[in-house]
Amino acid sequence: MSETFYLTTPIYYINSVPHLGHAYTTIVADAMARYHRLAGDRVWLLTGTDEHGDKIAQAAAKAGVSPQALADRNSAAFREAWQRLGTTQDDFIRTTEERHRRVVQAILQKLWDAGEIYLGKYGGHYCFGCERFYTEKEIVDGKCPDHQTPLTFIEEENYFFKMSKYQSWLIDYITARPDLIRPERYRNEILGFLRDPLQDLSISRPKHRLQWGIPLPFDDKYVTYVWFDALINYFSALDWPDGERFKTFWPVAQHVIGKDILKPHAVYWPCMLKAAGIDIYQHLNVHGYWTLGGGKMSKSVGNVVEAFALSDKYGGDAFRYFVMREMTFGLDADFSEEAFVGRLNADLANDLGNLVARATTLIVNYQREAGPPAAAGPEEATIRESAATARRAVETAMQEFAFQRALAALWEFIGGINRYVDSNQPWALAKDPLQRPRLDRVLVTLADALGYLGVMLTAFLPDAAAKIRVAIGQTAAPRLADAEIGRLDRLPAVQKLSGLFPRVESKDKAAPADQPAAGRAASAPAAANPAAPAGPATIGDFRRIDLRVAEVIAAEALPKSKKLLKLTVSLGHEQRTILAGIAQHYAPADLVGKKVVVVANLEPAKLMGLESQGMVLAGSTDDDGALAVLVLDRDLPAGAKVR
Ligand code: ME8
Repeated sequence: MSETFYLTTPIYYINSVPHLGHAYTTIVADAMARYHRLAGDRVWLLTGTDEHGDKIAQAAAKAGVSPQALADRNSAAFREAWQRLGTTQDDFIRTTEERHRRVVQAILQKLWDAGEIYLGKYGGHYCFGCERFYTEKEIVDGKCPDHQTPLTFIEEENYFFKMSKYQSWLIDYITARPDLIRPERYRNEILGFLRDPLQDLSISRPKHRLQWGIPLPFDDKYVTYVWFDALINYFSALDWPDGERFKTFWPVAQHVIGKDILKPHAVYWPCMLKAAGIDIYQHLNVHGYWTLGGGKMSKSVGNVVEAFALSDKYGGDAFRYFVMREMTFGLDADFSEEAFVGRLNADLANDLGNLVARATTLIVNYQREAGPPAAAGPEEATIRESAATARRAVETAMQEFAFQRALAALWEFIGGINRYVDSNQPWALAKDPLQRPRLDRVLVTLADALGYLGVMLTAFLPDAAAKIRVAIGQTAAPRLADAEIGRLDRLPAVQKLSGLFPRVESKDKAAPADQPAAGRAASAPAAANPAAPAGPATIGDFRRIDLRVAEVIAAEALPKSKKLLKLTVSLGHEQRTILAGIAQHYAPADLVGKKVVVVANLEPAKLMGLESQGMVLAGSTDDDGALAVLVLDRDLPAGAKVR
């Protein structure tokens, strides 16, 4: 049954050039939209640029151009970036467009008429980088916690949205909907934040300080605060209130954002919608940060990865694969070119590329005109099953934005097909004329598996998937409903396809595009696929592991488990539950207050019905021997990186 699906990315600030963080969000949104299109859903994917505010006005003044001229130029850089990455948004909204301004002013007027906005005085510590005031609690050493720059004290008369009155409504709303904000850690963070009184939201800036914004319709001495302006893009682009698109897509709205903008999306935005009498979005999907050597990457911090150069160097599909496979959606991940090349070689060149080269070569070399294949046997039944299992796993993972799990499930399937080739040895079957029908069955199964991958990989590796489909003669548009093994009974016309993902020999030496995949020859007997290149760990391998200092806040024994303790730990800005297999070595009370070291970017695991969100490091002699949890030699704050 086809559904309707509406997804938005944040609209990006145009004072920065597009970088890896922006690329990640846009790529996952694109993969999600492609997946829904594959399923036959009616899809709308929106991205755009956020163009008002102090930063643009300042940068334009510095460059000696008008803010609009700068906005046009910088917004185009984002549009070009997405063209370069081949993402498939249906619309690109700019907050300087008339269609947007009109809706922002209409919403402001509506709230003003309803008495939801009032004029008041406000004094506070302001960060020009973030374009927001910080509360005393948030300020770190007198500085902006994000930019580490000094804050400016500003006092002025402003208009306020009566957000405080929605606090208990919002708590109830979030509490009643476990998957409104996901993954769960961000929902918990917001419910934690809402335990303190919610303030009203200043939604204006006086024009004498800032000109570059949408004027308030009821007082033109003020312009609209950027966040109030920006959030409204999500439905100004749908032509609120009477547009067909609004009616079709708003009821199923989902947003994808990074954790840096959780609060505006999880607190301001639902309150604004509620006050305006507009339905709340269905899901807010929140991902973590890409870091470089442990630090957040952003223009203001200065260490931007040139994502697009890497995408050009290694190919767009390889880049998409790496970012979606490497980052557990919701957690932080560290970027390194070594890790990228490692995955490219192991997963794409070896597992997938070699399979495609091997299978197409075997089919082309051994196919013949007549004769029905032997009946499918138990091994084919296993393949059919594993295809169905992977498809279901992808479906569940995609419902939860767990891209890494979707890809892991497909790679399980790919591993199974590689083992199927190894165990059936088509090159040996070909030597025995009596085995001909069996050989045909193996070849048909391989063609079937490629057809399945040509569909299932579409959302993740669109170019490679299209090449696979062409190689096995599929010309129709791919459909998820066709991703099934066992329907094919004769061989299609197949072309050899090698070099789908050329191996990269070292970090700086990209293989030329026409070099065929290295490794075993496609038709020769071969050992099972290596899972990853063997050899010593590199510094890149190590950096992929996010080790953090964690303070144990609570610890309790689990009645049903002899080994596990349930720990609640603080990583500074967030709390986690970790199940640690240390119950035979520590009493819960021994651990509370200790600072330990945890692996913070492990994929969460379910143990005894509970989710463990990390791993505590400990040394031990052997499995049952003495065990000692790692603690610090000197005090460090919870959340500090261990490297
Ligand atoms: O916040 N890792 O725009 P922005 C992962 N205009 N994702 C990252 C990232 C990183 N290191 N850095 C940026 C704004 N992102 C507002 C949004 S929406 C109504 C207004 C991604 O240009 C991530 O999606 O600062 C993050 O939320 C977004 O870029 C912030 O983009």
